[in-house]
Amino acid sequence: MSAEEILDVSRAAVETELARGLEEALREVPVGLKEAMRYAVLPGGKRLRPAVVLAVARAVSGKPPAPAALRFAAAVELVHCYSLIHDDLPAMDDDDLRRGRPTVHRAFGEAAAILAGDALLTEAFAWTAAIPEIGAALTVELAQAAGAAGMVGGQALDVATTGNRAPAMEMVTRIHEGKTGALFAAAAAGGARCGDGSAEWVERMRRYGLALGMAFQASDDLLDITGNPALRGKRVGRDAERQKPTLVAAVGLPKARARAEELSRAASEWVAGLPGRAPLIELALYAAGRSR
Ligand code: GRG
Repeated sequence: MSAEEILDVSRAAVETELARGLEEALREVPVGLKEAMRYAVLPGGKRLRPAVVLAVARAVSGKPPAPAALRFAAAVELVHCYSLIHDDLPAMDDDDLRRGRPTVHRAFGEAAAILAGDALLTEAFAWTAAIPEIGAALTVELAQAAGAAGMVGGQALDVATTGNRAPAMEMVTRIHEGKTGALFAAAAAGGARCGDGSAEWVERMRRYGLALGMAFQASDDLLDITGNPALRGKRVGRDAERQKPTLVAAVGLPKARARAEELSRAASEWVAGLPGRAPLIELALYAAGRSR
């Protein structure tokens, strides 16, 4: 199966789970907040992080993903959707277009966007904590990836380094590990837990997810220069406009492209020897070479 086919199959399952989970969770929620939360999650984007969860669970277990994997995949996507809402806010990247539509704060106002993000993040932990037997481990996995040592920490460095025209490669690497790599690492490690993987495979998958996530962020930096805004569903050229600490700002386009490919290869090396590794390799190649 190609990466696009893998994404299509997992997207269908994950969107059903997200719609069902939100329907249940939002029954008693004030209507304005509910609408902002749904808008941020459905219909959605590529759903790559949940695809990683499901592909890893399948590869490690050798079986179709269990309900726990689907629930965890949906929770990871909730955290991602929260991060996009907050990332687009005026105090962060100040974007008005996301996934081809007005950003959440543009559509619902800033206060509703902040609250919708907070609520999605919190809801994600309620979903993972309720997963039988491995709920605590999955919740710790996701919380550490989302928090100060992961995504929020990476974003803090990104904000602090914005305006530096020649960011150091070491700093860009730290930013990418935190703001993007950590959630992919948790997606893959959590997928391995859902697939009943050994401690060794959980750790190998964490390294696979981290490398894939960093390849994905490297290609994101490239696409902000070379990408097609209609395909991307958002404006391009914003990173240079705002003097963001991107890989391209650090090392230039050709080296950034080579780095994305190197990271993708590194991801594939972590799954060597796994009988069902082909889809994981496809996803790693996609992360580095995507066009949207
Ligand atoms: C608490 C203020 C506050 C912030 C939370 C905002 C934030 C922490 C972190 C930002 C993390 C972030 C948005 C990193 C960029 C990662 C990235 C490449 C996002 C785009 O992901 P895609 O392309 O999006 O997978 P789709 O739309 O396909 O889901």
